[in-house]
This record gives sequence, structure tokens and C-alpha cells, in this order.
Amino acid sequence: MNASWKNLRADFPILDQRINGQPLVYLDNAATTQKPRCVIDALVRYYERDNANVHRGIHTLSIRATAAYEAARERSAKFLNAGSPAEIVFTAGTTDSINLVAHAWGDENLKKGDVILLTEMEHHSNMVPWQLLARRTGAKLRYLPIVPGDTGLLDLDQLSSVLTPEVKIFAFTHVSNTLGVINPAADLCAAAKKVGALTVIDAAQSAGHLPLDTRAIGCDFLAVSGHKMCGPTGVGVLYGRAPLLDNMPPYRGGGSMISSVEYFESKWAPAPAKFEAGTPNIADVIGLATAMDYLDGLGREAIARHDEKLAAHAYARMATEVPGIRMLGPAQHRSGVISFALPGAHAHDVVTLADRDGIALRGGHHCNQPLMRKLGLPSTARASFYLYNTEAEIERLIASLQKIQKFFAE
Ligand code: C6P
Repeated sequence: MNASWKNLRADFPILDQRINGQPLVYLDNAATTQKPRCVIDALVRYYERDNANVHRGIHTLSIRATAAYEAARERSAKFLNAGSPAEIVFTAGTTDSINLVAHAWGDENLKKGDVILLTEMEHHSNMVPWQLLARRTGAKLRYLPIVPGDTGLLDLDQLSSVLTPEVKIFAFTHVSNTLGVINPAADLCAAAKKVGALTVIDAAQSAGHLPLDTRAIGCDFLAVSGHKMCGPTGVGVLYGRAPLLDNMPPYRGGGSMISSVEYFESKWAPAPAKFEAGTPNIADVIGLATAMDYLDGLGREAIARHDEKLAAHAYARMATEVPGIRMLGPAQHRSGVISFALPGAHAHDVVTLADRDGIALRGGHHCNQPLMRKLGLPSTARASFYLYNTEAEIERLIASLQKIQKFFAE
């Protein structure tokens, strides 16, 4: 993979277009990232040359497709520094991965009186599956709060009072999709281990943005979405420690996940096949592995530095050059996600007006309704940066926000 920071924008064909007469400034990367040419080519090549079902056929195309699919599992294991490819389950994305754990691990292991610990900044995807699990098992939900104010940092002083021995599972986001906060994942996992709780990390906003080493972090499960890291939509990864996956029952039944089937009962295949019922999303899994090659070609440390530098610069300029703006999340040591509110302007109006200037933002509750209520806001506008964004685009953003602010001030 010849990914290079030089002329990187040329790798992303979609960026080369005008929106409402202006060159596109794509700042909605927390919702989904754009795809480099190599990922698009990998999808086309697969469908043009290799398309066949996997793990079934013994003809050449099926052998080729199976080899590419399983090579993608090895690639994913390396990307996350998993102990082995058997710890990688392909899923539809972060939401699907978390639901898998909540069902397969949760239904089997939780009971009345147990506690599921979450944080106040969780995306609905890392909240609702646990609410449903609590309803099914009688377990209770508990939340680690964020500190008062707008930095959105977790209140770690309260960790020991909420992370008690009744907590059986602690599920938290690595990076907040609204606040841009980067949580201390390794410390949280170490604290959970001390009370015997398992950990589930929502890595939707960190995979592909930061170096991510599941063994150094010490988590039990970690959920990833391919589309937020230059890969295709509808594909993702669940990392699970081998002994846990081995002891969990399947989540869905069907072809491919069995070792034998009788009319009245069946035996399961070992993990990870046990969790991949039916024909998988073969092409997109292969596209995701290509995205991993692309990102590692650039270097995840370098991507993290680029995101943080742009975000810190944008945050400082927005805070000082857009009158009345309310900035959320920390000013520094943050991810590329910046949420803000302009006085008197609904976030949707901010996004619509920015779009007239060719700038793609997101406005709304960002699937963080309880967090919005906590912040006392109905919604925020959000600019989220990634590897192809530039300082020149920050100039365009600031100019547009100043115009929008003026419009609502008049
Ligand atoms: N956040 C955003 O605009 P899926 O939809 O399964 O790929 O990812 C869900 C998800 C889970 N956790 C976090 C922290 C997320 O940010 C997301 C997706 C998008 O912020 C869509 S709401």
C-alpha cells in the first residue's frame, strides 16, 4: 500500500467536487468517513474477479473469496493487536457488535442484582442494547458521570463509588462522538478488572483515528465500524478475548455457524464462525482490510497527531473568532470532533447555511439525547475532522460560521 501524506486528497475522489458552487469541505467524518480509491477499487475488483460464497464452495472462485475473507480477519487481528484471528468476529458495525455482546454474553451471565456500568456520554448504540439487556435479566444500569461544565470529561473521582463489585460489565466509549473527549481506556479497564467486571469498548470514533492495541488496553470486547475508518458501510468488527468468545452461545442461528445439525438440535462451530451465521458481507470485509492497509500506510500515530492539531486549531479559532459561540468538549488533547452551539440558532439551521457555503457539518442530538439534556441543549452543530482535512478548510469554516452568527444576531 503506497499511502502517502503528500497529495493525499487525490486518493479520495469524492472530495473533488463543488457543493452549491463552492469546493466541498467535508467535516462530517464522525458520521462517516470518505473512501480512498484503493478501497473503492478493492470492492470493484472483488465483484469483477473473485465474487463467490465463502466457506462452502471448492471451486477456484470460492477458494479465492474464502482466502481473501480470512486474510481480512488476520489483517483485522493485526490492526487491533488481537491475540489471534479467532478473536475477530465480522459484524455489521459497532451497533451490531455491542448487541452481539449484550445478547450472547449478557443473557447468559447477568442476573437480577447485577449492575451494568455505562458513562453519561454514551451513544445510543452503547446504551439501548444494555437497557434491553437490563429489562430481560433484571440487572440494573448505572452511570459514571461527566464533570459539570462543558469540557465533558469523565468525572474519574467518582469511578470508585460507581465501579463496585456488583458491576459485571463496564461499557464505555473510547472517544465521544459529541464531545471529542478521549477516555483513558487502559485505566478504566484496569479499574474494572480489579472488581471483576468485564469491559466493552465502543471504538467507533477511535479505530482508524488513534493507535488501538486491544492487549495493551486490556479490554475484553471492543466494537468497530468500518465506515468510520475509510472502509465500507455495513461492516465492522467485534474483538473478543478468546476464552470469552469460546464460552458464549451464538447470537444468531443459520448456515456457517454450526458443526452439525439434527432435526431437533444442533452443535455450534467454534468461534468466530459461531457468531457469523449466514453469508457474510464478503466484499465489504475485504474493503475494510484494504482500508486498514491504507491507514497503516499513513500511520495511526500520524493520523492522531493530524486530527488533534487541526481540532485544537479549529477549536481555538472558533472560540475566539465567532462571537457568542458555546464550545463543547476539551480545548486540547482531544479527537477531531467539535460540537458547538450558536446563540439563537438551531443546529439544523447552522448546518443548512454552512451547506450553502459548501461545508458539510452535522446538527442534532448525535444519538446522545441524555447527554444533550445534561448539557441543557436540544442539539449541537458538529464539525469533525479527519486525515484529508486541511487548515485552509478551517478558514472556510470560520468565515462561514461568522456569517451565520451575524445572520442570527441581526
Ligand atoms: N455515530 C455520528 O454521527 P454504527 O452506526 O453502528 O456504525 O455506529 C454507531 C456508533 C456507536 N458509537 C459511537 C461513539 C458512534 O459515534 C456511533 C455512530 C454517528 O456520531 C452516527 S449517529
